Amino acid sequence: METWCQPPVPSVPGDGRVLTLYDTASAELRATSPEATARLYVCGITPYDATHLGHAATYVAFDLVQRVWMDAGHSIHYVQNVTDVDDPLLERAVATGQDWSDLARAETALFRDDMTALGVLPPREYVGAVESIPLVVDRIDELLASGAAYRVDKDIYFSTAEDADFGFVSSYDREKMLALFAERGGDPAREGKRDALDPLLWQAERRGEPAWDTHFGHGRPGWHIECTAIALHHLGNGFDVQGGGSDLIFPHHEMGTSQAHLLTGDRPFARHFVHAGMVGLNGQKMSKSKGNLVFVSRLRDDGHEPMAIRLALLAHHYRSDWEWTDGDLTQGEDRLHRWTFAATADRGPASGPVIEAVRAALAHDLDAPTALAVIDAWAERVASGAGEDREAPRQMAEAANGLLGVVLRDD
Ligand code: 5CA
Ligand code: ZN
Repeated sequence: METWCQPPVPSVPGDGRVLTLYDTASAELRATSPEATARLYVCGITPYDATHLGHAATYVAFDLVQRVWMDAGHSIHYVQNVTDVDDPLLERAVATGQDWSDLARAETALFRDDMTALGVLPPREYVGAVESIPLVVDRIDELLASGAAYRVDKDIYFSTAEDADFGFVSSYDREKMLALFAERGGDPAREGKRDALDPLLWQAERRGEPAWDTHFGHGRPGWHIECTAIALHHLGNGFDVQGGGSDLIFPHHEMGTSQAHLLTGDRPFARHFVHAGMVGLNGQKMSKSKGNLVFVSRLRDDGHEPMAIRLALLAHHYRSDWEWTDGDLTQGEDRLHRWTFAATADRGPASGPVIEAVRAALAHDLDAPTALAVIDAWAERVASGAGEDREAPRQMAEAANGLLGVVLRDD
C-alpha cells in the first residue's frame, strides 16, 4: 500500500540517549537495545471510521519512539498494517450500503492525510491485510503441518494449548482472557474448538462477504495472523518493539506472539511490547463501535492547527488513560502560540540545557508532559526578556521539531 509523506526531521545538537520503555510482557521499564537499524511494528487501523483522537494519540506515541532512536543515531525500519478486511469493516459497509473496499480505501486515505498533518513519521512498509493473504496462507500451512492449527468445519483455528508460554504478553488470568476474547472479536462459544480461547486463522466464506480462493477453500484471514505474518515477513522475529493501544494486549498481541513462537520455534516475537493508554470521551473509551468519537479531520476542517492537536496529545503521558475535553485543544493552541512566539524571538536563554532536559524526559519512557513543561519554562523566560543567545530560538525550534515533531512556524 502507498504510505504517506516523510516530514523532515532536523538533527538536534548534542548526543541522543538510550530509550527506556515500559514492556508489558515483563511489566518493567527496560532499555531498548536496537542495532544500527531499529525495527518497529505498530498495529494499524481498521479503516471504517478514521482517525479519532485515540488513534492519533497512539500513533504520536510511537512517532516519539522513532524520534528518540533517530536522535541516538539509529535508522528505523517501521512497518504498519491496515486491517482492510475484518468483521467491523464489513458490518459498517453493509450498514451504510457502501462497497467494503471503497470504504477501506477512503478511510485509509483520510488516515494518511491526518498522519501527514500531524507530522507523524510514516512506516517504510504500509501493508494491507488483503494484499498479505498469500503470506497468511503460507503461515497457516505451517501451523497446520506442525499441529498448531486445526479445522472446525471449513474454518481453521489456532491451538493456543500448543504454546507452553501462552499468556507471555498479558499475564492475564483465564477468566479475564475469556471476557476480553468475547469482547474483542473472539468466539469462545464456538462448538468444536479445542479451547474456548483459540482464535480463527481462516474463516470460510460467509454469504455476501468477500472471500479469496485458496487451497483451504474460499474464505478470508483471521485478524491476529495478519499482523504475525506481516511482521515476520518484513521485520523477522525478535524485532525491537511491537506497539499499539492497551486494548491490543489481549487477545491481539498475545495471539500474535504465540503464533510467532510456534512458527519460528524462537522467542520473543518482539523484545518490547509497548502499549498506549486509552483516550476516552464522556466517560467511555473513544471507540468506533461506541461512536463517541472526535475526529482529527473534523478538528482540522474546523480550522484547528494540526500542531495544536499534536501538542494537546503530547500533554498526556502515553501510558495513561485520559479523557479528551475541549480544554485540551485550547491548552494546545495556547502552548503553540507561546512556543511560536519564543522560537521566533531574536534572542533568548541558552538552548543547550533545555534540549538536554527534553532528551532526558523522552528517553525515560517517553515522558512528553515533562518535555513540554521544560520548553514552557524556557518560552516563559524568553517572553520575560531573559537571555542574550541569538541562536537559541532557532535551536529550540529545531529541537521541538526533531524530538517532539512540533513544527513552529513564523508565518
Ligand atoms: N487494526 C487493528 C490493529 S491490527 C485495530 O485495532 N485497529 S483500530 O482502528 O481499532 O485501532 C488502531 C490503533 O488505535 C490500535 O493500536 C488501537 O489500540 C488504537 N486505539 C483505538 N482506540 C483507541 C483509543 N480510544 N485510545 C487510544 N488508542 C486507541
Ligand atoms: Zn495488529
